[in-house]
Amino acid sequence: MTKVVCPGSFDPVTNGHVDIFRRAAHLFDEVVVTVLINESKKGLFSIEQRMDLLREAVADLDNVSVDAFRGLLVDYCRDHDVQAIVKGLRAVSDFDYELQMAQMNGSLTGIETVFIPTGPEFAYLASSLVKEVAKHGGDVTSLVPPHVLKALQEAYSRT
Ligand code: COD
Repeated sequence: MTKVVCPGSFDPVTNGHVDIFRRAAHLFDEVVVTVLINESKKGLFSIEQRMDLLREAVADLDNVSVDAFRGLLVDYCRDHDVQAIVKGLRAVSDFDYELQMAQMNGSLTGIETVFIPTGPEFAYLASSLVKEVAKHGGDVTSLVPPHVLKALQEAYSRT
């Protein structure tokens, strides 16, 4: 049984993330999508909201579950018998940072990081850009699952 994590902020989950979860679910026995709890960084959505949005996004994938973690990802992996970290890679700019994190995590516990290249149609997609476009009334229908679109519209109608 190979159990992996897909970690992230997921504020909110986008179609680019879901594509990575779906492909990881085909490659590995068990996939845990886990949200970083970062008290010093306030997001648009609370951790619970992000987890609910994620749960709905992966509802059709039997071997994918959703969790949250604080502190070091390697500690979460050790405590939950996770064998590898799965990350999506968009561009060279992602690679520099992701390689550094993969090597740091590897040096801490020996855990491997597996990179899945983004689908070309999602290469420019980031939660931060989706929020910026949605905030100013731009159309993000094709960038996020329908329930996330609804949550974004509700969040920005209150501001
Ligand atoms: N296509 C493919 N992949 C994508 C796309 C896309 N369009 N958008 C994002 N991704 C990938 C990202 O590359 C990333 O791998 C993942 O999806 C999550 O993305 P985000 O933006 O939601 O999350 P990040 O990048 O803010 O998450 C950073 C982590 C939480 C993973 C990282 O900071 C972490 O592991 N922190 C825990 C503390 C720790 O252990 N620190 C030491 C690290 S060495």
